Amino acid sequence: MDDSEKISRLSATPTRVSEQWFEEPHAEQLDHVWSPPRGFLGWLVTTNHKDIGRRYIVTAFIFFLLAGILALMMRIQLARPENHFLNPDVYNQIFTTHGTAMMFLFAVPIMEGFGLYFVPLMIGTRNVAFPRMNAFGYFVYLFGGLMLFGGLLTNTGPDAGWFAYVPLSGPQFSPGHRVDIWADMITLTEIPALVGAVEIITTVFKQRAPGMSLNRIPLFVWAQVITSFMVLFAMPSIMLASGALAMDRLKNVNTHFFNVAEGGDALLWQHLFWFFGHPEVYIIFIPGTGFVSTIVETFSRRKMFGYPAMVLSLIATAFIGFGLWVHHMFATPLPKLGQAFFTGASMLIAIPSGIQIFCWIATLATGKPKLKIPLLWVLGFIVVFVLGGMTGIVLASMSIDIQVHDTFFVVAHFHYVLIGGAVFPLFGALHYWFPKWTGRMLNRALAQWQFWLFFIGFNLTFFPMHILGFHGMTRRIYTYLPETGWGNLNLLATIGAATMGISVLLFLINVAVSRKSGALAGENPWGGSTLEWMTASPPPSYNFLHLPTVAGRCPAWENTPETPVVSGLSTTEREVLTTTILDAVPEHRYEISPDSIWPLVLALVVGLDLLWMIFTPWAYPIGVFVGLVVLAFWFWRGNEPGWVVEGIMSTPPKSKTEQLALKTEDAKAPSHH
Ligand code: HEM
Ligand SMILES: [Cu+2]
Repeated sequence: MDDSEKISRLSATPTRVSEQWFEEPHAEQLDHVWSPPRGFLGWLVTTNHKDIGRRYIVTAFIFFLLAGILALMMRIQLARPENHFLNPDVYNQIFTTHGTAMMFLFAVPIMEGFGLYFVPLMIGTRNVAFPRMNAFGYFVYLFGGLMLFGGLLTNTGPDAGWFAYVPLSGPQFSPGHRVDIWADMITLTEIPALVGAVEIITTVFKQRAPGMSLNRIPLFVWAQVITSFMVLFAMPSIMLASGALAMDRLKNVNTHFFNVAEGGDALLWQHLFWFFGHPEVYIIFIPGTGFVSTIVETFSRRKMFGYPAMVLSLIATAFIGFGLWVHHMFATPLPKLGQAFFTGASMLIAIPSGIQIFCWIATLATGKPKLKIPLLWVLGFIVVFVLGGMTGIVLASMSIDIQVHDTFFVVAHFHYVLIGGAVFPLFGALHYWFPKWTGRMLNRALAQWQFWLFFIGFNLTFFPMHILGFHGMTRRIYTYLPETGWGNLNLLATIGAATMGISVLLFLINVAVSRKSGALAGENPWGGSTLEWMTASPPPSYNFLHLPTVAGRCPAWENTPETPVVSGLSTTEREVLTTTILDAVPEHRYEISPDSIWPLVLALVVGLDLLWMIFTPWAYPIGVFVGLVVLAFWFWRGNEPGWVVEGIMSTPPKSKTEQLALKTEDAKAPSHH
């Protein structure tokens, strides 16, 4: 396709609804409509959920590698007493950047990336509800990540810890711009988190395949929806906190939100931070459960045991997760009765997690499990996460917590939970869906080496930290004296970290080799049960030739050649089908916006403006004005040539039967396994 063709295609006048009523979809035609322009331009303007989702996953993985390199540097420094590999100032910047990057740039975005890629496929639609906003979110996120690492490289890396407690992070004790970088990066990463949450909630509630009532939504999708609701409540809290901190720090503004001398409140920071920070753990872990459920179901070859209990446990986790934040503040002067309440609530949350673990084990025990690589990671997850959960219960007890507060016991605990709850399921997911993305399988032998090196390396690194914590080694110290006797366990931890490094390297090699020359995968190599396996690998731009309907929870196992498919959607415009919230009954056709350059432009405005705001409050009104101008272009309707063409909603239906025809026809038989 040459450029003039590209433009004429994109500027074509929309065809009237009635003209393409029963037009049979053709792969080439659909691809023409749903693909972004080719080449670099396409990269800038694409709004396809698979492009955006893949981008999030790759970018977040790169940040994982960078933050992992920082972790290795810390481990080298701590390997021996009185080591001089890093000086204390650099060590502070490195542990803060490591923690911040792992939480804000890796764990949350990579989970959302999976959601943005797979949710539309799993619910049987062609794109997310607001594709341009989706593209915008990614670019803002990228800007935030570059800002954090740019800061570190220019000796302006944040150094007040990943939770940036005041007064340390305030203007008095953290002059310079290090903490400003942190505060603004928070906003730049939480905007995309909110964007992704809105995308996922709207898409799932309005665009499910006909027949996919709430009780047939795949557990992966439930996990993504529930996480998205948590994001909606948690992220504003940290954005508020970091915004207030930035204003406290900004010359000529000098608010006193956290300045005790002027009537501010230092503990307010901790409340706002942890009201976000505790749910954050579940925002990372719940999508992980979505991976686990998918993998367990596929390799047990049976439907998930206790589906309603699983969904309700996830919802309960989300609710209770907002009632625990004070357990991060046991060392502050809060009333004892109040603290006891949070001890109780913290222990309570083990119940829904326990229910899920029992459901997974029951599914495995009553199915015919095949120990493929993704399942291996799930088993690793169960072992590691249960250990982390147990030290969590230990820490929820206030009297013990006060003893080990700010020691390496805590560092051990949260790495067991975070790496166990997120990284293990994530590697399982990467192995599981690699064939869907690339059409090829990963090498099994390499993958096995990778798993065992990671599992052993992980426990070598973090198990000794429990003991070090009990022996009094506090976190965030750049070195220690030989007389402490901590040297050997620290050396062991460093050897473990290096082993994990080798394991990740093997994964990178496996990906690099297999994506070109791995065994061909076909549509559904593992025999998965969900809709993404009912289309080609990699999926075409339009996802499905005929949008599917479902009659149960496992369509790839249940659908037959007689199962109806959706027809009557436009084959010349980007149209999707909207359905009702509860029962997914077809409602009307919805035309979504075409690709556009404006999301990228707006993201640049937002990013640069937040950077500028470190220096002057004037950046705020000016940024709002420029942003509004850009938004005017974004929403401009009209048939300008080029990639900016109108996106409108089709006129509301006169009656359902008139607007939409759902007819049974000989769809291409989905393959069965
Ligand atoms: C992959 C191997 C990893 C290693 C070897 C590692 C190592 C470490 C070490 C040694 C510290 C403590 C530094 C200190 O207190 O002096 C630390 C802190 C931290 N890590 Fe990791 N880490 C790893 C992965 C992760 C992951 C995957 C996450 C999150 C998803 C994470 C989140 C954090 C956080 C939040 C902190 C606290 C930073 C702070 O005190 O401000 N880490 N890590
Ligand atoms: Cu917590």
